[in-house]
Amino acid sequence: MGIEKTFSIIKPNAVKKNAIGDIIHQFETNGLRVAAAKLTILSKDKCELFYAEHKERPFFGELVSFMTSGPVLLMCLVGENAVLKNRELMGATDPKKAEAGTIRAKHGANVGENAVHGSDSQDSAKRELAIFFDKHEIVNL
Ligand code: 3AN
Repeated sequence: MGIEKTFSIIKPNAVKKNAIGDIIHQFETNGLRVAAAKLTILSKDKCELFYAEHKERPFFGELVSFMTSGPVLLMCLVGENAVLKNRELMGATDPKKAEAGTIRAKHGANVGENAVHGSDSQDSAKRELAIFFDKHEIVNL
């Protein structure tokens, strides 16, 4: 609780469909602020490190291949209860099961191409932010 940081990725399918602005609008109108942002194409190595906990899952290869297939927007979001707030705004992992109005319901194509990533805990947020951002790249708002 309190003011938290969380890590967000706008995934290649959402960048491709020009939905960056719409997704950031959802964050900004719901109490989250962008404290760092980087538009980049992930390297296979960093992507595998980021998703290390899913290494044994059958979809790991497909996941890494999709996530490195085009530009992504990496962000640090800051706000009250940011980890949970971001998860609520994203909706369920499978866009078909995501509540209407959530980012995944609106912009997700399927369980893999589901438009956004968001940290699932404050510990994950710290680990994930440290992979992609130097401390000085995250501004104090
Ligand atoms: P979440 O991102 O909602 O925390 P996880 O942790 O279950 O969901 O999934 C991690 C990542 O793996 C997500 N980015 C999701 O797109 C992908 N993923 C989950 N299940 C599948 C699947 N059956 N096929 C392809 N990708 C999947």
